[in-house]
Amino acid sequence: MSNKTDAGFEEIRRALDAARSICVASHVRPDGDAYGSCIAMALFLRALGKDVSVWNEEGLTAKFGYLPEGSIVTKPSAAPRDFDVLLALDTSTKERLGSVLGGLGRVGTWINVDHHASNHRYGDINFIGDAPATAQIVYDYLRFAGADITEEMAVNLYVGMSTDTGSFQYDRTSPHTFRVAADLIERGVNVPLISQAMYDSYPRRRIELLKALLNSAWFGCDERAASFSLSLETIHRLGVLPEDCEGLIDHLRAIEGVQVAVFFEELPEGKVRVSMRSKEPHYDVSRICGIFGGGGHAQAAGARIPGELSAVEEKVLEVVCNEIRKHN
Ligand SMILES: [Mn+2]
Repeated sequence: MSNKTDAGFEEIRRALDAARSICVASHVRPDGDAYGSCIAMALFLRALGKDVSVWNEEGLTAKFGYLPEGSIVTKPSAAPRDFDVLLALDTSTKERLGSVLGGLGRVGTWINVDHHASNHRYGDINFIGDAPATAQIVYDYLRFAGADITEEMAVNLYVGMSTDTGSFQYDRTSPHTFRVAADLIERGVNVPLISQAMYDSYPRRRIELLKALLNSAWFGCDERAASFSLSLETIHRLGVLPEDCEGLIDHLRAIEGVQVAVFFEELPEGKVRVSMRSKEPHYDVSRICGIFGGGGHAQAAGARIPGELSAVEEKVLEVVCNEIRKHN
């Protein structure tokens, strides 16, 4: 399913087989797909006898403490380390690896495996698959490589697939996705238990945050666009952690008639993190975010935009509304 300029699994296998030391890494603000893909792949590589490190800028966040073997994930080392292979998963640009880059010394081969169409193909070997989650590509790779997919690996892959598909709802959730999920369940995933850990275990702090956001919700272009914004002031007042914000935008998208939902989050470094979701593929939010230097998928994308919160809101919502009006 990779395009012509991309490698196949065979090329990835040759590079991994030849490597002794491998760093598996993923993006800043890690989600279930980032962690699940990295942990499952690392467990496989470790079983092959490789010297494996799993790095993320944030280490393992408390929210994902339920992931089996999650403690394999660490923050990057302070002093640069050399690796035969850097395997980036679910990461559309090199920069999105964040502080991982500072922990890298000499890297023999960069392998880039992802499912974001906007991926910059920064690897020596690139595999950008048409899949709803990187975890699904990792599963396909593990089957290709003849891996013994253990229960721990299965749970991690299931979490990656469930979270990135919005519980098997979003675009690109295919028959293959359900077949993979079924196989993972047969390998030991306890669906009610893991679903509770994923979706029914939020701290109360997150609900206080949601209350504040909904109080500030904005609706425009005949209520087909909706947004809310999180200021640094609210972040400090409620003690919000970055992980609290994941998924809140779905409350806007869930409103009848809303076609495009936007979440603005003020960052300390004078930038605004913008997340965008659309209900139908013809509102391509990755294109809108691309105008502002970001990217992602047609129905889920984001950007980091320099500027004041209110100025960024105004600029972005104007583009969103123009896009919506085009499809009248
Ligand atoms: Mn993903």
